Amino acid sequence: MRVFNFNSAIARTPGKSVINGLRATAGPAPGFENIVAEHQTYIAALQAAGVEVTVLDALEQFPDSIFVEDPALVFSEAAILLRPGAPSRMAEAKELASTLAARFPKVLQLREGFADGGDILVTPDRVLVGLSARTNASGAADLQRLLESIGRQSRVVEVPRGTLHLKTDCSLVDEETILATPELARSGLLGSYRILVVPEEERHAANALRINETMFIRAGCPRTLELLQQHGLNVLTLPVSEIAMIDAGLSCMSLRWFDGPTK
Ligand code: CIR
Repeated sequence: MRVFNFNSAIARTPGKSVINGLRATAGPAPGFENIVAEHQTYIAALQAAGVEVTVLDALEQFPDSIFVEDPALVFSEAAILLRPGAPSRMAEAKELASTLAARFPKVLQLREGFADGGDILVTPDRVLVGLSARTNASGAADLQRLLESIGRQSRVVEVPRGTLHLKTDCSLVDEETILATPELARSGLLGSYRILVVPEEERHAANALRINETMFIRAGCPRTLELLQQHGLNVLTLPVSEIAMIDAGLSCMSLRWFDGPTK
């Protein structure tokens, strides 16, 4: 079983409030119907890649709740309810609790500090936990303790300043390879992984998603597409220009895991 083999996912229907999702800088607001269209295309792509997707009902009171990756972390053997670092998102974890309890043998709960799923990159040998404006040292330490309790090694890394999440700047490509922004690649934080560096003008393409035999990347990044195809990948481009207006990308719209024996 490879770390990017998934057969199950959870997503959440966007509520009308999604257009008021958090954003670091002012700019044009996304259109609700456009976000719905991007979300539907994304779900269909997951399904076509072999994933059964549970789509939860919209939560109008939480504009960012379609980004289900942030309030939880899931593995075949357990789920972890996190404590998102943005106050408006904290209660999103509770909204996922019963769904996770029905699907995972064990549901653990972060108790201290803050941690967002967007700051967590799962690789074959360890889980990288990024420190950012959303994940602090005590949240990372508590998460490391929970990960250890399910037999997972982890390492804490500093997310480059001004970057929302660790996975804003990188994604797993295969067992040995990570796609990263030039800045993260230069930082040395990714240790001994082979790094494919996205061109500076396509830096948003660093948030990509490997699902089984397909690498999803955002549309409009021809050089990154070529880079990944040269690496031998089957690449699918997906539109995310609307959700990008509220600082989101491809990884954040689902929680993914392999349901079943992993050996
Ligand atoms: C937020 O700022 O929390 C949302 N507007 C975007 C979250 C994106 N999450 C992710 O990439 N994991």
